[in-house]
Amino acid sequence: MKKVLSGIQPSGQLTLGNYIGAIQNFVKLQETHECFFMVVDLHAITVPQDPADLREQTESVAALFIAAGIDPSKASVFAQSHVPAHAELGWLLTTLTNMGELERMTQFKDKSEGKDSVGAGLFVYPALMAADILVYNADLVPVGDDQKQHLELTRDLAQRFNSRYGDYFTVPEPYIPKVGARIMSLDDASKKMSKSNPNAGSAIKLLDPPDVIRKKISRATTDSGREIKYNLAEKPEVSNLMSIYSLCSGMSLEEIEAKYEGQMYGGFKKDLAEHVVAKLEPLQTKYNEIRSSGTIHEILKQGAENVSEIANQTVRDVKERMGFLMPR
Ligand code: ATP
Ligand code: LTN
Repeated sequence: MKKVLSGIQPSGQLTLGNYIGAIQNFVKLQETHECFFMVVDLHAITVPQDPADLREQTESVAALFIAAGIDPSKASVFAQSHVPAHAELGWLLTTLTNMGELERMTQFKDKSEGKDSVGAGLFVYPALMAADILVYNADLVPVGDDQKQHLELTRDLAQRFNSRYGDYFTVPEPYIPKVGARIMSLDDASKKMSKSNPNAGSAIKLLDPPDVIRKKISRATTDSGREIKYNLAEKPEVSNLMSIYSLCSGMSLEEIEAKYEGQMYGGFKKDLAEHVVAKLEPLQTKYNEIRSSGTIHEILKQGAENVSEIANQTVRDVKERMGFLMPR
């Protein structure tokens, strides 16, 4: 069975972008692949996190995985820091990574832009992500469009290791949705919707109450025109709302254009909000049940137990190939 791995940072409440770009594919792939889904807490601390918030968000992201339909009896769900082999392989791969490769990463450039001081962890972050993937020799990595560049580096590092130390790592492929790979901010269609954007109106959070969702969508930026048409170059805001509409309602973009022909934005936005509310309602109900049942700790513990042996074996093999003296 082919292996699938992905991770989401507990750096804030998850957004509709995380759900559409990544989690929906996790749920689909668990039926046909051996799956590893992680809450990547070691990645989240590459920018400052309040300790209490980090703990709460880690539990919350894991609960959202389950609420969205990931079945812990089919997929291993765990916290990255519960499997220390990730950090160890991360270091080994950091030593194979060039500064120039890291300097080119657009996520690093975006997150460090305008900051007086930038943590070194943010810079070497992609080598740790490569370790997450390679430690299980994953074949496929379901992510949104913004992670493509990190995946390219992971592939390069796998090939570099293989050519220096002999064939060992599987070179993984990205698995990016055709529609919804990049949901944009509601207030600025040139930026991706992101959970750590401080402007609350920019993102729909998966746990937003219905009235908050309605308000955010009614205030979403549009253009001064009045046509509901999908045209990314000329109507990026409306096109983004149409993508969300399509993904939440199951209607095609053409069907949406036809339905709203000759109508104004107000009615379209009202209907869109109801589709988003309906899509998120079952997930929110399930989330509340899981949080109050207190089962998340057990699920994470079991997940880490399932995967630790594979990860530890990879680190042993890699160290042996690199020339470390192995304990006897
Ligand atoms: P942060 O703002 O803290 O960097 P984020 O919202 O960008 O977080 P990540 O944890 O970095 O989220 O991403 C988790 C997954 O969700 C990744 O696979 C990423 O590609 C995907 N993703 C994030 N934002 C979007 C988006 N706007 N559209 C589609 N996919 C997205
Ligand atoms: N870098 C990713 C999160 C991430 C990840 C991974 C995704 C960390 N490790 C391994 C896929 C596979 C992000 O910022 N979204």
